[in-house]
Amino acid sequence: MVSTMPQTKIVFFDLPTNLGVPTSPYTWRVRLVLNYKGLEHETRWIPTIDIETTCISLGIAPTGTKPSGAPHYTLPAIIDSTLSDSEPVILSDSTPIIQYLERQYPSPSPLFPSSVETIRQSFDHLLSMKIMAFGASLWLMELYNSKLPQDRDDFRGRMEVKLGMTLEDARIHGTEREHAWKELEQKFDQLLDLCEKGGTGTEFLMGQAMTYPDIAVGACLIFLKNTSPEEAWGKVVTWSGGRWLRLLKALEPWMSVTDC
Ligand SMILES: N[C@@H](CCC(=O)N[C@@H](CS)C(=O)NCC(=O)O)C(=O)O
Repeated sequence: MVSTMPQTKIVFFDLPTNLGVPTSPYTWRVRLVLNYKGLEHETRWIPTIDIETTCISLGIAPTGTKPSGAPHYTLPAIIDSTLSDSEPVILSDSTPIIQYLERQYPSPSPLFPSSVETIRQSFDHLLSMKIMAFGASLWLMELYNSKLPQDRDDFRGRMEVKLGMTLEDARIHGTEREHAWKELEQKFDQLLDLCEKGGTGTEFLMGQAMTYPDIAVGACLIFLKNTSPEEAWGKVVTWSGGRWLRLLKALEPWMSVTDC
């Protein structure tokens, strides 16, 4: 890791998986940023079924509301106690966390230059709704299998209520499945068109250095690679002329996992 690493005291909360590697596309965003900025941190691994009690006990805010109306607690979260003369900064939700880290520790280069801000809304919509939400039906079983045994019933229960059917029944097969993968490939191409309007000539999507789109797409690529190494990742590496594989390789220096 870089020698100019600031002496930070950051606790980063992530979810353990059954695969021995973290997979959450939201926690990976934060990890990539912490590592890119060279910020020293300790990772605390919280099984999904313990997120709520952990967050409540530490004063970490919920990020949404459950269908029942109760608060919904999610990871990532961070507690930054670097400044000893002030209260620790306690944050949840990947975007506010990344924005805080960018404000507090701006080097080595801007994550949100104006070119990124211009496309950010369209980019977020395409990535979260058209790619990750749309693709969920393709990798739901793989996601279930990646969960810790103690987290599986909870995941299955919540997903099946949401889907109105079992995970097994929600899985699409045959030509329907192949069409869905094709559609996803086109959405990834759209993502590339959006980011590389001017062409960058580097492995990063929008310029000479890593910016927010690289982090957000990179975290999804890591999720797909770890969760569905054969089917999903086997396809993604062939898309856009190998563009996504090259992006992930460019992010490798910031993919190390502490305390795993
Ligand atoms: N908007 C949140 C979403 C985070 C999120 O959904 N995290 C999932 C893991 S990928 C989670 O903690 N789920 C726990 C639960 O739903 O109980 C963010 O960007 O951080």
